[in-house]
Amino acid sequence: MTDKDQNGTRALRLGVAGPVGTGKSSVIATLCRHLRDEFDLGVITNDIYTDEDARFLKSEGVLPEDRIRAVETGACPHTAIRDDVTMNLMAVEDMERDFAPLDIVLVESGGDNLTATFSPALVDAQLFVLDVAGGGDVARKGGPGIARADLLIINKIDLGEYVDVDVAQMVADAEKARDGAPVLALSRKRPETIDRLCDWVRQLHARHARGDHTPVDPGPMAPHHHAHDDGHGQGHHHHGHDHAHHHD
Ligand SMILES: Nc1nc2c(ncn2[C@@H]2O[C@H](COP(=O)(O)OP(=O)(O)OP(=O)(O)O)[C@@H](O)[C@H]2O)c(=O)[nH]1
Ligand SMILES: [Mg+2]
Repeated sequence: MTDKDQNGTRALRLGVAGPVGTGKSSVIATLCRHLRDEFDLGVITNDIYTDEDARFLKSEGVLPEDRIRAVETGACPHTAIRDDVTMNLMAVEDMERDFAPLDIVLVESGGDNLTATFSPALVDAQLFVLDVAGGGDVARKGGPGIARADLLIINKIDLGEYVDVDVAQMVADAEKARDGAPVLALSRKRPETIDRLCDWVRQLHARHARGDHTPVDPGPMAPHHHAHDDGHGQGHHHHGHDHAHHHD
């Protein structure tokens, strides 16, 4: 697959990653609602065992149902968005072929901790979504997504006062962790923040269409632990980049 098809530039592929429950699907729903009249959109979701995210987006009616497709990864999220992107790449390419020419394909990562980022072989750019409910100090904890995603979103800022998080401080900490790369404070209840998000995507799409956008790899995750119940009472596995572990 080359970068250009007969119609010019292929769709912008935009990944959305971040910890479980920070609002990745909600961000995608918001983008679809606000940009669907301007752009031809498609969505690919990644869930480990289900198609829950795709179901949610379909139930919200944000796009025609056949423009929302689920990849069931069956393994920890990095595998499908970073280490072996084949399943996702096929889903994206099928979507682009079925609805050619698409302008933007949004790809939601499975929810993770702080470690998962997309491979630039799969997406042209990526959002990393944190929320205030996860704690004001999360932005200082760093990791490749926080430090080097194309845009860091601090979501659910409407909840800041209920969880005793100083949103301005959290944004300042995030900006520091990112060496000045963009940070966006977002709430679906604050229309001006949604406008900023949509403008950022418009500008990215314009750069992509002009050939002025170069995908940047945020870098690999650090070695990390999974705590999971494998049915044998064994809690922890340790693994690095090779994912030589088994979940069954
Ligand atoms: N108050 C508030 N709640 C929000 C906002 N955005 C999302 N939520 C809520 O946060 C919860 C999780 O949102 P999702 O969009 O499902 O999060 P997710 O990151 O896709 O979750 P997983 O795919 O399970 O990792 C839901 O109950 C949303 O309604 C927001 O801006 N403000
Ligand atoms: Mg989701």
